[in-house]
Amino acid sequence: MKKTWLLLLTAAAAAGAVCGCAEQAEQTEGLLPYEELAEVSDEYIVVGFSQVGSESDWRMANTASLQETFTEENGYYLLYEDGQQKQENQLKAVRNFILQEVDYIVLDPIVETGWDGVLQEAKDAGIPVILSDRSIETANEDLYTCWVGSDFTAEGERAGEWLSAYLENRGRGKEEIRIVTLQGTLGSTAQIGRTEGFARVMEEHENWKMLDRQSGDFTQAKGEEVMEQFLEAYDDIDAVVCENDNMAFGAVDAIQKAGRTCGPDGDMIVICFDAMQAALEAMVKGEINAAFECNPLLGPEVEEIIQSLERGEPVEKIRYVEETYYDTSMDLESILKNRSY
Ligand code: GYE
Repeated sequence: MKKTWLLLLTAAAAAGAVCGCAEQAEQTEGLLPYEELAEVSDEYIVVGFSQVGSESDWRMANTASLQETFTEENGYYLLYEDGQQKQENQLKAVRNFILQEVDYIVLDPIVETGWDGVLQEAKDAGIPVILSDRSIETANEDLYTCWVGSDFTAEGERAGEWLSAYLENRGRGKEEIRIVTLQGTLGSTAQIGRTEGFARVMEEHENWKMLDRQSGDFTQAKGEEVMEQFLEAYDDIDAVVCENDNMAFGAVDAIQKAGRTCGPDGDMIVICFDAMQAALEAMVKGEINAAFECNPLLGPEVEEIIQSLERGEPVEKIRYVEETYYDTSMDLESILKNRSY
């Protein structure tokens, strides 16, 4: 826990020497003052958390979960950096954490590629990196300690299987089913897994046709825009797959503005991933048919990993969280009463 914070000053000075003053200012911006760091490093486990952004309800709940877990009362000092949906911001945040000699880096990587360099720097500095929520693609798995998150491919398959059973129950099992997908941020683990899982189930259904797939970047505003384009381009859409809740809210808005209907009593089936409270409420209103859960409460999971590492115990390389799904055939009002996200 105790580190030589003096190195921070030396490293910052070295950064200035190689990249010039403007860049030095940028590099060291956001760093804690030396005195404060020296104090917290003695007393707390210092955790640097580089978050993707604040693009969705899921993301807000996920940030809150880590912030509520890594508190000073619990023995942690949390350095939180919002990447604002830009990988370059996250790379800078991780480099700052390395300069600050944090004890652990928690990284939620926006996309899977492009991390090897910075993770090698963390490894060289002896700082364990825990990937939370999204993962990375690398030839060298030793660059990170472990990953905790969702099995996104299983989520995608669950959605496909749900759609198959739903259509079958309504006597539409053999009908041509025209589908559009609002994808998440392209290249992110959540997008890749959900797209792939759903595609696996599609392969078993020759009568399902994917008309189009486009990214709405996991936001409500872009979800609405993409759905508007789909509605203009295709007359007969049977099902809309939204790779998160917020894009589904945008899609529902677009559908209603176009004078069309969706949900269990409408002409378009809408399904989404995350299943946050607002999605369950939209199901109660009859706007969305089903939501496939993605658990945002990763703070306690990451803490368990850190505690194992503190005790010198080995940790599993991949740790998946438990998840389920909800649809309008369930008693959603009661489920909502006991739901924490
Ligand atoms: O589904 C979406 C968020 O990576 C699981 O990111 C996460 C996804 C989540 O923006 O709402």
